[in-house]
Amino acid sequence: MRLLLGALVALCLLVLAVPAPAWAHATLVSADPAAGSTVGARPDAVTLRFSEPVAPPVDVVVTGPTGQRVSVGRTTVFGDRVTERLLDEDTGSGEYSIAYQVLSDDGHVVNGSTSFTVSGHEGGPLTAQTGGGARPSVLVAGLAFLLLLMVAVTGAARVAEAVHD
Ligand SMILES: [Cu+2]
Repeated sequence: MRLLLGALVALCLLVLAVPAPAWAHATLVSADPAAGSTVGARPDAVTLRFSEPVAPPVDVVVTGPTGQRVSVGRTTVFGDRVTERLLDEDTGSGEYSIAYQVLSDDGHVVNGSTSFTVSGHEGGPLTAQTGGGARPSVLVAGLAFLLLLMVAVTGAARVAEAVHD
């Protein structure tokens, strides 16, 4: 058993060690809004998170549904996070694309793109989901309280009855 465990650990270490050079430069880990997601309203900024810290020159261009540029060119780099401010005005609903180019720690330029959709309905699918998730728990808590109250009242009534008898 111990030998098998040792072999497994060795195998895991080997698997982890082999692709290590491929991780040497930054890759996009997540985006806000998330890739392929639908949001109710367009945010004021988009954030990209990379697998390692990135450095300028950083270029992030956000394009709106009609192909118009909605990023204002004010990019903030903070470690592995890159934030790009968007125009204040309403730029409509539809698909938005985020094209990026960053400089990795290892000197490699990494570029790519991700996209998200703005539904235009404030409190769209995302908000509706969280709202719907919160309500049943409140309901359950209410029901539990009611049940406890009923048990207490019944119990008190029984005690009162017993005393009466
Ligand atoms: Cu690299």
